[in-house]
Amino acid sequence: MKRSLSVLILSLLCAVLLTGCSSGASKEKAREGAKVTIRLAEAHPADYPTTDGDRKFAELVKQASNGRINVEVYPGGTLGDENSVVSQVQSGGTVDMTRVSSATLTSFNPQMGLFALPYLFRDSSQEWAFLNSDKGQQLLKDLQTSNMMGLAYYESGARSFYSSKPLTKLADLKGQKIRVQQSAITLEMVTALGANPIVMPYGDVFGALQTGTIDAAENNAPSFESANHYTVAKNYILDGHQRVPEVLLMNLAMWNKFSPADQKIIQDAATASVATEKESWAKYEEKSNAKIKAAGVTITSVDNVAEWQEAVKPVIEKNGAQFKDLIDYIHTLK
Ligand code: BDP
Repeated sequence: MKRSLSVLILSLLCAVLLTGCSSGASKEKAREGAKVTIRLAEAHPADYPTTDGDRKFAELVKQASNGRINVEVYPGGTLGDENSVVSQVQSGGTVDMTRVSSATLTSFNPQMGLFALPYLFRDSSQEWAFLNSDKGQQLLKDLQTSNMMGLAYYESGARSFYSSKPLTKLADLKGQKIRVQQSAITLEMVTALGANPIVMPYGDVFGALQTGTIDAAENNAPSFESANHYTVAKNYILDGHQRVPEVLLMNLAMWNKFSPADQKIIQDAATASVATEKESWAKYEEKSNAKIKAAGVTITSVDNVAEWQEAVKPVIEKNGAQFKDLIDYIHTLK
């Protein structure tokens, strides 16, 4: 009796241990094989170049993971404005990923303020030489200190001012109320140009231009056009003061839960989606420019950009010190 009892206890113990072990193993397996849904927030409309990039990313992740990792793209700002979605991505809320302007990231990670420095890049090729360099990629990696995994940069062209008031020269900016992104450097830049900066979410700009709460704003042609700002602000001056790249981001805790193999799938998909976004950008920018022109917007090109650069010099002197190495490096790039 005693013996059979101990045999029973022993076999029970074995069974518990075994199930314990095997359930541990199958849990591990399940995690590898489990379906994961990633919610990705996008502020722009469904046909915008960044959304094309997001969707390409989702498609490539799905393919490479045999449908196991499903990225759901929510365009049109339906999950909230950029500030609130970045907060959620950072804190591990209901948004796991987003594509945002690096300007929005400045309040979460001051290093991203580099891109707000006016006239930092000569053109797109110098910008991309930097973004693709180790130093540019390091800035993405450094977002990890803010609990976010930076996966890729997307193209966002150059930003220029547009107004409902006449705007064909620098002096016209004097006293104009200009909406800006939440970025201390941009606020200083607009002040240095003689205007009054007002921070407000992108989604509120159209209404604010209509009601006259603001006179002006600044953006690239695709945003100026797709958000219909061009129907209210009929003066666009192409000073190209900033080239602010877009960033594709994931919550760091979520990233860390993926196996190295899945991390590779996600990173490779993000990297490969850049080409799609850039291609779509080139076409969309052309289409936007044509639409703006056809709508009768007064478009002024800037021949004397040196005058604008001179006006913002104090802003660069004050804020450039923290980015000195990066700025020196950028100047070495073609
Ligand atoms: C656009 C960016 C978008 C920003 C917007 C803005 O693509 O992410 O929200 O500018 O000005 O160019 O806030």
